[in-house]
Amino acid sequence: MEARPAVDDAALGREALSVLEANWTGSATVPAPGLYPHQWSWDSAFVAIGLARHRPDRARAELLGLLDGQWATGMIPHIVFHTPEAYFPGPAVWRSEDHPAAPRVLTSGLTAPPLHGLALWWLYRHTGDDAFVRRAFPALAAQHAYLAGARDLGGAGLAAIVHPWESGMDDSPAWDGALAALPEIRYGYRNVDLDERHPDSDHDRYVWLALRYRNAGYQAGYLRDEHPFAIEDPLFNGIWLASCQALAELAPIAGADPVPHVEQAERIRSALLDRLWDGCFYARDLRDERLVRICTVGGFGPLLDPGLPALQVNTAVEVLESARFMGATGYPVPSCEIRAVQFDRTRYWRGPSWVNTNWLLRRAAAVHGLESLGQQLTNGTLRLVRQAGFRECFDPFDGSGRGCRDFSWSAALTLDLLADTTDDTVDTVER
Ligand code: 2M8
Repeated sequence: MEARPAVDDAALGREALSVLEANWTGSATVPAPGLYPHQWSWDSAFVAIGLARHRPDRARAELLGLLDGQWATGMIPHIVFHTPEAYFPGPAVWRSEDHPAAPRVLTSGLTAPPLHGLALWWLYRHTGDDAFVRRAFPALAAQHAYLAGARDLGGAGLAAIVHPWESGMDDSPAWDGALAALPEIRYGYRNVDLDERHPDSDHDRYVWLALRYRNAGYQAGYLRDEHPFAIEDPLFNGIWLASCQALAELAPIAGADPVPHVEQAERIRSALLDRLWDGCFYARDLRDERLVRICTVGGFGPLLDPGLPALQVNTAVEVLESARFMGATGYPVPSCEIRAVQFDRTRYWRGPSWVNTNWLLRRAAAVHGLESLGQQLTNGTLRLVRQAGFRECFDPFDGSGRGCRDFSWSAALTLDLLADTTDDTVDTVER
């Protein structure tokens, strides 16, 4: 099924719900039928956010399905394999069942942007469901403890990603340099769908990196001392900071102390400013201690923080609105700045616009009271899905759809945009 241009908001909302219905497996919502037949971590957080006002029961089930895959270390994996559907790299690559900390359900061994605290807060904000907060809170606090304990590879308070897949922005040009420094790998693996998205050489390196980590027993010590890919990413950490603030607000409901979550958010903020800011937020490659000087949509992640100083807010918003990003394209927000040589309007995470990053930036606009920016992001995103359907991503210049059809987070976040509340600017996560 593919959504057709919807004539009115009610029809668009019905189509979004029917995509999410079709993509629900009974234990989770798959990102898209066919290409992504399992549960992906941050996709599920976006689905829960989108369903919070329409199907809170399903939003809760979505988060619980994901938490079934949480490891005893606190790590929430980027994929949970609830069914035996074919996918590469599947359980045979990750071999989670060999790890003593892994759950019974099969999972990947990597993590993903920790959006779940913000998703829980969103659900609470729209349902007032204290019992669910009490149920989910300890798992999310454990996730944050894992990031602080096992992933602060730079020792300054930020979590490092150890694989491009952990960023959610898999093929972003920000990872090109770190990937190019890896040995040339040739597995000869080919998959027609994947070949359209990544060159073989990149995909082989992704698999090689995953196998190295798996063969080291998914050990934190190996990541710190030996793993060749370790990057502090502003989007991952901006999302983590927002989830820390969310947990700080939810802590009293869960009978927990908010202070550690407030302090964690403050540590992340000061490390973001000290280590990743230089006129915009860049990723930092920990293997050569250099900033990766390409500005991507991920660089706006720290705007999710209501406590970000005015200098960084104003400068980042200026860049976002300029001809480097949404000022020059017809549709918000290209995933890479368009003046960069690596920008490619057709290639997955190297130029196209995505509904999820638009939604995050709209949220950022709301926390800073930037109404007109928020409105532009909402209108531009709704124009994309009205015209092209719930596609995975979109050409930022002409709005044509790219990647899969019936993509869950595009449908779910459309529901949220349609249900847009006018009180967003006042109803923010407190610092
Ligand atoms: C994409 O990532 C997967 C690997 O995890 C892939 O490239 O096959 C990314 O867009 C990621 O952000 C997303 O979570 C996933 C499922 O939608 O697809």
